[in-house]
Amino acid sequence: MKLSVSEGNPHCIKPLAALQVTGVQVSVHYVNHDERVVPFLNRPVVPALLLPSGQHLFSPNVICRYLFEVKGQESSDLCNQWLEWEATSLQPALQLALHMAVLQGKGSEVSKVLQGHLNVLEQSLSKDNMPFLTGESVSAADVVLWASLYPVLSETSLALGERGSLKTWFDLVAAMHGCQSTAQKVLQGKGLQGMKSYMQRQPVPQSSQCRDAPPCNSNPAEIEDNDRVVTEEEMEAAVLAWSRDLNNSCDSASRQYPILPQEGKRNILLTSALPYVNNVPHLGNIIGCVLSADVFSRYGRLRGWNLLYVCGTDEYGTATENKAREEGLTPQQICDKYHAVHAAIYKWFQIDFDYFGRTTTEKQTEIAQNIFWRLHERGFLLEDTVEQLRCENCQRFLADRFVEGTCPHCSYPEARGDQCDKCGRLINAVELGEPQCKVCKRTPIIRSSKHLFLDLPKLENELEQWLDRSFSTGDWTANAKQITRSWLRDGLKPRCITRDLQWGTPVPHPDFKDKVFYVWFDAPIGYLSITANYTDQWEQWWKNPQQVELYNFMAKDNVPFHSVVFPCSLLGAQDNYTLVNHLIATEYLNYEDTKFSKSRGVGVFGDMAKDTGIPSDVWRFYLLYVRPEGQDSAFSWADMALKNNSELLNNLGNFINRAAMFVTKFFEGRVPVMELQREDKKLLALVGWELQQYIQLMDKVKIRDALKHILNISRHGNQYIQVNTPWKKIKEGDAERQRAGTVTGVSVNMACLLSVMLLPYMPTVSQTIRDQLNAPPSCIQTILQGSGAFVCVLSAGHSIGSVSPLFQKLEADQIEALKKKFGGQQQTSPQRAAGTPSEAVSLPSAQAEVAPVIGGDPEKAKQLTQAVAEQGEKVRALKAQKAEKTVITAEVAKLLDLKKQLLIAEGKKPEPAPQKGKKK
Ligand code: B3M
Ligand code: ZN
Repeated sequence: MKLSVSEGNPHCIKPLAALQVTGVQVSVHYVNHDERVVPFLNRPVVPALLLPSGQHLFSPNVICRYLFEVKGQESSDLCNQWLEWEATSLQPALQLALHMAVLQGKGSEVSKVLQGHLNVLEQSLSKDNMPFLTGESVSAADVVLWASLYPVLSETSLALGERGSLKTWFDLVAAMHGCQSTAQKVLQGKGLQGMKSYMQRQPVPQSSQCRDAPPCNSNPAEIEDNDRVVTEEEMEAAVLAWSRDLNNSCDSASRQYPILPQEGKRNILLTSALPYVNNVPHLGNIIGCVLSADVFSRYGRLRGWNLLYVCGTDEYGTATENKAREEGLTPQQICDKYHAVHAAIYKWFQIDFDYFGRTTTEKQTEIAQNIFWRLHERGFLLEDTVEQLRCENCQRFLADRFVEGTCPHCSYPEARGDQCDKCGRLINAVELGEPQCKVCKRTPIIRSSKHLFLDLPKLENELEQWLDRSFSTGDWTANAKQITRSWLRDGLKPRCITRDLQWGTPVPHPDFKDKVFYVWFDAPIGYLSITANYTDQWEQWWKNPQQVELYNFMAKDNVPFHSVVFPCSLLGAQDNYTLVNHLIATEYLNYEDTKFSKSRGVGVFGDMAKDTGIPSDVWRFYLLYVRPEGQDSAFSWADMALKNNSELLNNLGNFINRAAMFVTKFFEGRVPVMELQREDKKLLALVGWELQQYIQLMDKVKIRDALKHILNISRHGNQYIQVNTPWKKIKEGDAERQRAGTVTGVSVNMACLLSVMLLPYMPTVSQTIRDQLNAPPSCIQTILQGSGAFVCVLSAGHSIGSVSPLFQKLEADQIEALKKKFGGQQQTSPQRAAGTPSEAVSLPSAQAEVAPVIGGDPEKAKQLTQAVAEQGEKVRALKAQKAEKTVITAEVAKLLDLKKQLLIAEGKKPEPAPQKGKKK
């Protein structure tokens, strides 16, 4: 490993000290301040650690933590908390302090800036009477905090005051393995002055960012915005925009059937992953696909794009057959029943599909078979014989998850057909010892059967070329690119596209009469057939890559099928198909501090949301506010109540309601005459800026980030009203009354703009606001050209309608009750076991192998059982996605550890881990 540092850069003291303390072997290189060590960053960043894998770490605290980990010391929560505090709270203050001391000669004032932080440390160190911040031994937190404080604490001239425990700790760390001399070396023995040339290159720190407490939940948009300076030019431009005319001509609200691509327009074909029909979707499913795509399609229409949004239920496969068996219905009846359930849920969530179809249609058979024959004719299908387990009693081939037996690797007796839950290895079902059919418990036989494979290696080159183009011209989320790359990295293998089942699209080839297409070959073709059921002219969308842009929305576990397998089917069919241009994949949404549980009914499922009494718009708002965009996120009842009460009620609703009420109460319901002053112009510019950010983010499908800019506008508005007090001025002289009028007029126009920006997120609230304001239909053209101009739509004299509050408070007891109700275990109805029934199989209990011991904690065991189940699913999903080996290994390790904890909580003694054998 190689660590790059530079002289005079105080951040480099941290990793150098960490090297001393941990003794990890790393070669240290001194580089210039402006050397670009990390190739993909467009600014020079040191310290930077080059890892053996070729990746870089370039955040000093992360480097330190990593070095401790290499030494075998994982960071505790407490350690991480200190590291966070250092980065978010202490650092900003330190930057300011150093700036004052080194560059401004104001060393005497440093004490004021830092005393709060130093007192926090002093208290903490003296309270527990421990030598180090996290206990008896030195941790990354000690090294990081010591190193960041070294420049100021070692400078006696700053007179920072006496703090006994802090001093003892500081000296203790300084004396460890030469930390002090390392630090002196970085400062070139010149103390603070050694940093001068480095400090001169740094931006001037903002005093407003120095808080004593770590800023919680602050988002970058808010911070940036508070410090934004509006230029004269921006103000002028904002005033010009304000008085523009929105022409009334274009009525983008009406949609004419059928929507088809149009010359000269941006033609967008939008899909969201087709939900499996055999279950009720939970909130995570809803935000992952249909809701996200809905927001984008509503936005796209506001933007004037010509857009078609199709979706439908994914109805074929083993899962449906099993569900039918479970419920005593035919597969067709199951599909009919659950298709209606899905449609009703999405209707309640106001998902505005142009067409919501299903995969079990004649068009599906026609198009899938056509693609199949084209692949066949062009030599992209291979034949191979596969050995499979078949239960003669049930008269069917057993899907991997429907067979159990002894693991060939570790001899665990309850391994499943695809994986062993004990040792975590993947298994080929025919290798299981003493296999058993999960349904009837009889012994299946091995039967070999011929199958067809899509020859992915043969298509790999063409796929890669196309991917290169799509990646560089389209908007793919980072996870989508990463998952796709990791599939390609290992080289593609042929994939079986046929199955021995009844419920599926029949394979038309005479040699494969009794087989159907595998769901993942068949389902994406559903996008085409669903469109074909919407219009006969479906090929104008699907065989028209020149004119059409395709957006696919999905959760990340669906990525490889949309970026690799399905595109290969279409490329191989050679029929000028439209391939995905923008692949938008979400991460996972958790439920409270656990996961939505497919098997245990933990969490809120689509059909229950309406029973909570919370309006659909509020559900949408909150789900979009926590949309797992870029990282996993969590649904939390308490947070939902908080966001409803703070953002919707106090911020957004309050502003809109006040603005409109002022018009009603003080100006007889007519928008008053506005005479813009400097302050108003500045506000117009700020609002315009937020609007532009919103548009830029929405264009890139950053739905969650864009929402924050809507809330920023109403925050500006509330502040504006608060400062200008129109309710007082209206009672004063003429000039004040005029001022009250201007403020009211500007505010009510902001309310109108907000209603438009909100439309994709909260369609009903958006309409309600526009009704209350009696806003002209042309107002929704604000976003039309993407110019982001804040226009005065409600001009002086415009009469508004009747005004009423938009949101209701969510009370704590109400939320408590809901949380209890949906917490888990309450829902065991099989209908709600989302996912395939195979995912609902009970987890193997490791009881056979353990001897009971005294003790145990049933409550904890319950939680752990669930955690084990969820972790097991995570591992399976990662494997299915072909995630990186190291990632999988780490998750398997977590799984095994959870299982161990579970055994302990159940009062049993865990067995030693099985020997690692060679994987077949
Ligand atoms: N039904 C999987 C899922 O809902 C699958 C998607 C098909 S998209 C063509 O996660
Ligand atoms: Zn059986």
